[in-house]
Amino acid sequence: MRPAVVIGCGGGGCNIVSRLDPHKIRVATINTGSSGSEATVSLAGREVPGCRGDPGLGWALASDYRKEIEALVAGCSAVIVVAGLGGGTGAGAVPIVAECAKTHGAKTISVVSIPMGFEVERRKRAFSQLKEVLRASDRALVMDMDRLKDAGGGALPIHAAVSMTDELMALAIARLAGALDGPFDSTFDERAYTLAFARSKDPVKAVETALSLPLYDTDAFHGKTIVSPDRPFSVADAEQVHMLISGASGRIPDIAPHGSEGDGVMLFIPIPSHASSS
Ligand SMILES: Nc1nc2c(ncn2[C@@H]2O[C@H](COP(=O)(O)OP(=O)(O)OP(=O)(O)O)[C@@H](O)[C@H]2O)c(=O)[nH]1
Ligand SMILES: [Mg+2]
Repeated sequence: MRPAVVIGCGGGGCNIVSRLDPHKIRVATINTGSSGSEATVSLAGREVPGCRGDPGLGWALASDYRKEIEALVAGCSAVIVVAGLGGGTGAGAVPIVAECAKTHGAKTISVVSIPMGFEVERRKRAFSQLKEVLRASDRALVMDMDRLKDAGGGALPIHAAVSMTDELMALAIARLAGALDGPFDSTFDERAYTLAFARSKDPVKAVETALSLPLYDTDAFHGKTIVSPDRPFSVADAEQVHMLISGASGRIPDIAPHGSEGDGVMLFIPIPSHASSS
């Protein structure tokens, strides 16, 4: 099995991947501006102070660094590319990373977030960037940060929502990377997914809670949900989880334990193409 690499793009993407354990998965970053000087691929050195929300500029700068990006993905079977959509560098770099991956015969799994509702213009831009991301990727995981305002039963301060996004996306990336060792394409047999996550000592309760808060507008009756608990379910719990999810979606889920300590359960819920391209 050829190795995989996770590439964080832009400010948000770099922050998210900084939470990953580099001993478990190879991590690289692409960024502009002063914080870009610490990135694996620093676009335009310090000459360009970020793309100020212009994805065309992000795309053009990343295009100039194709050789460096290709060096990151060479020899990999999969590239997990991570960005907060709505800005310039991250959203602009994702399609270039995907093209470089394709050139080297690697699949691209994009993991992206949609800005919160108060970022009105960025949010609008993010939805149109999402179409491009979906087109360029073999699989995509999309998380709408606006949905977090319903998490925890009330208004979440912005900084807490950003940090929760970072945490959830990092947890999801670790799971996706782990799944690459198995039959990834048949487990994740849809193109676009969102995630839902909850922790509870009672794993069935965790699934129930997660099901009530998918982090994108999705149709419960579309496709197969993948359930990824930290620890394997008991036979009785697995049966209840099957019933819960097939009751909600009409499809029996795949259960793919992540094999880590903790009482978290993550759900990967398919997004129908009409919902992800709206
Ligand atoms: N999860 C997470 N999201 C972030 C973070 N910072 C920004 N975002 C989100 O990502 C979107 C894009 O912001 P950045 O990642 O800073 O933008 P960029 O890709 O660096 O692009 P430019 O700075 O315009 O060149 C924002 O609108 C936020 O919704 C972060 O630290 N964590
Ligand atoms: Mg930036």
